[in-house]
Amino acid sequence: MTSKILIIGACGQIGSELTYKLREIHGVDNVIASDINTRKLELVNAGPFVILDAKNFNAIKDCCINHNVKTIYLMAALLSATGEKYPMEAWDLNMNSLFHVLNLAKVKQIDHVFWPSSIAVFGPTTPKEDTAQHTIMEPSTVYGITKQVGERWCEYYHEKYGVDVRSIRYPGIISWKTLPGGGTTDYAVEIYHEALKNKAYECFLSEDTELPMMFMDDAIKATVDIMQADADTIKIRSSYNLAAISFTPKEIANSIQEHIPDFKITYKPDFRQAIADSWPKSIDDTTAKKDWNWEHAFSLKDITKEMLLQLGEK
Ligand code: AKB
Repeated sequence: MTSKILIIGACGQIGSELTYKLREIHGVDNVIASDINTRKLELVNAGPFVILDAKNFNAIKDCCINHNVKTIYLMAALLSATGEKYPMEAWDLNMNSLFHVLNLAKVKQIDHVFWPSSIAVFGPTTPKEDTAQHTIMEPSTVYGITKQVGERWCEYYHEKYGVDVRSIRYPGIISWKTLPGGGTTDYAVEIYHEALKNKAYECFLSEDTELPMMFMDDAIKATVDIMQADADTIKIRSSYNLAAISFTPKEIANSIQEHIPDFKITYKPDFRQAIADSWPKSIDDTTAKKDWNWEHAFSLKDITKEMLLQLGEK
């Protein structure tokens, strides 16, 4: 039986687009999408799909045995804003799902693991500009703590048990196919929907809050590239810094106004402001560039053009 790829959390913002991309590369039948429910029918009907709880070790193991899964992309997680509301649930899901997958790799049930980390691993004491690969990391959110601890465990499993686990620290991801949910950077997607629908958006972050961001196509390319790279080029087994662009709510609003001149933005910061304030403004990704030739393609101008076009058609 050909070996298969399993995507856990395939109905989420990144998981859904990753499923389509990996099916394009490896063939529809070789990529199994899974999630805790069938909330995204379009994806559920597009190829092999199993209902899978990322916290259930036996269910993941059975799925790997039954379908000869050798590679897992673990995309299920509670993000930063939801994590602050449900700290124990975030810890439970984010950590246990990772252990389940790493332990399957440790006993050689599977051969390769992709696990996403985030800029949330950084905290208020981290230098904010061009944040380095190796720097102070004292995250102040539950989500950030799970990602930082997860990174340590990934490196540990690689060093001690030879597990081939690869990871990148995603910034905020902007996409039009699937809405994000529960993140602090979600405003940068919502704003396009509201600009087209109502020509107005009330932003939950203040106008000058600068954060690292990236278009989905770049994020998917990075994910595919790091997984296709030769194992010996992947020198970092915790997680790679990854950068594309940085902007503020005011700057994204200006770029929308170039297409919709009467678009209005107002600001009403909520609890997510403190989360955003604890994160870097920009990221230094020299190591990813050097080790596996990472390069982003989309500028803010490109993203705005594409988002308004695609959402407009939708
Ligand atoms: C969030 O805002 O929580 C995520 C992230 C930066 O990891 N998008």
